[in-house]
Amino acid sequence: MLQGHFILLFFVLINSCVYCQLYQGYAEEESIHGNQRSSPKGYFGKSWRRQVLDGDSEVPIVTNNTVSPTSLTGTSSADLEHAGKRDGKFFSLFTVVKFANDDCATAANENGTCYSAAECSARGGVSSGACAGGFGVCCTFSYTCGQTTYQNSSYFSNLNYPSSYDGTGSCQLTVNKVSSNVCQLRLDFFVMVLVQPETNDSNCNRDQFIVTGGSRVPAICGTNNGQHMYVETGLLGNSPITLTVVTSGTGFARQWRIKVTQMNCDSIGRAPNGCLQYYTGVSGTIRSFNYDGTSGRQLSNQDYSICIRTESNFCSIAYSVCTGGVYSITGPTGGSATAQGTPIGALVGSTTCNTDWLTIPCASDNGRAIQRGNTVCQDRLCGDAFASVVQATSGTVITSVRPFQVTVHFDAFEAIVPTSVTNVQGQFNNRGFCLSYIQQPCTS
Ligand SMILES: [Ca+2]
Repeated sequence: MLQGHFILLFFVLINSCVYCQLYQGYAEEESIHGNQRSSPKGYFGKSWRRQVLDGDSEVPIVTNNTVSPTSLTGTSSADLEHAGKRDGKFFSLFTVVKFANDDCATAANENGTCYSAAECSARGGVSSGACAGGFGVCCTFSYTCGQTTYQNSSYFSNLNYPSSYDGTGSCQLTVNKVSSNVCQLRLDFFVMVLVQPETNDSNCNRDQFIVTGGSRVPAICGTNNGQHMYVETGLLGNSPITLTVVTSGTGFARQWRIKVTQMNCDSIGRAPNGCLQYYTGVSGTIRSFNYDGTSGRQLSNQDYSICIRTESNFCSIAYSVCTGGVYSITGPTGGSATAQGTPIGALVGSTTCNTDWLTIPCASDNGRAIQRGNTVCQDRLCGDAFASVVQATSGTVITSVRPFQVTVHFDAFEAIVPTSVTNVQGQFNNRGFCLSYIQQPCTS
């Protein structure tokens, strides 16, 4: 009896020891940023080594025959490897669960990456919720001022987020590519509340969000919750991209939380070149930065393109002012600092639209190059009503030019223009635009 207990205790100690070393060995051996670490000595001094590649995680568990392959959500039975098959009889009580480092949703409904708990901790992440059938944790990587990220997916927040920040400073996140195959960053502004532009020319002269090191990105300010941007990182070299939030002055509660996703060159979610914003789906809504139908002002110094993926079997696209929204690119005339002037309606063409305008290639009011009234389609639209023809009210604008794209040009000025001045559109109290789009089926 005593002998039986001794034998049992002996096996428990051995297996505990193996468990520790297997688990510790796993953490030690994992590939971090591509730098493989040396292998430790295993049980009884025997050297053993397993290689865990980026993109997969492994978790050793005590099986006791209670873990069934079918209990793992999204994990095939082939992913369960009995270590004993490789490493001898002492490992026979352990199973290694292997799972991919896929995207996952955290308890706070943010996007994370599925890692083992040890891996998440070793990489400096925060675990929130379970994934991989409970064998992994949904891991997020949050950064704030002065830090550097090497992660596929990161969050960049103000100091002490979710508390706000009120002060003068320059808060930077350095984003290093995780591999040479990264071509773009996608920035999702979950929260982005900065000081509004100044009231004369709507320039961002106090606060700015700036991107450097990649493709040209317009500086923005004000409120941009829910907006996004794509930044080209360039194929050559691994120079980092820097995200900077400049804040100037006190008396305003800034807050930001930006998701930074690295996009591989061959990713299906990658935006076409030259697209600052990229939308998919048959229908959707596009808005100018700092859009707010009642109080937000159109930002000056904006030059960028919004692209919409052409969905299968759709050949044209129709735009209209979104329900309850506004469209105010230029105008009105004759206003003052305290009173709105006379609305100018929809204006078209490069002669008239020469300060701020949208470019929608061959925009028409009937989906054909020749519009109603026998005028040709227009590329350049402005005014304070949205239409492809000169009229007082907004209408539907259709184009069949693909790829579907809306290019924004807002100059550096917003000024009150007297009604006596012709051929210069008023630029005062403009709100920018909110447009709904719906793709139109091919008809031939
Ligand atoms: Ca302007």
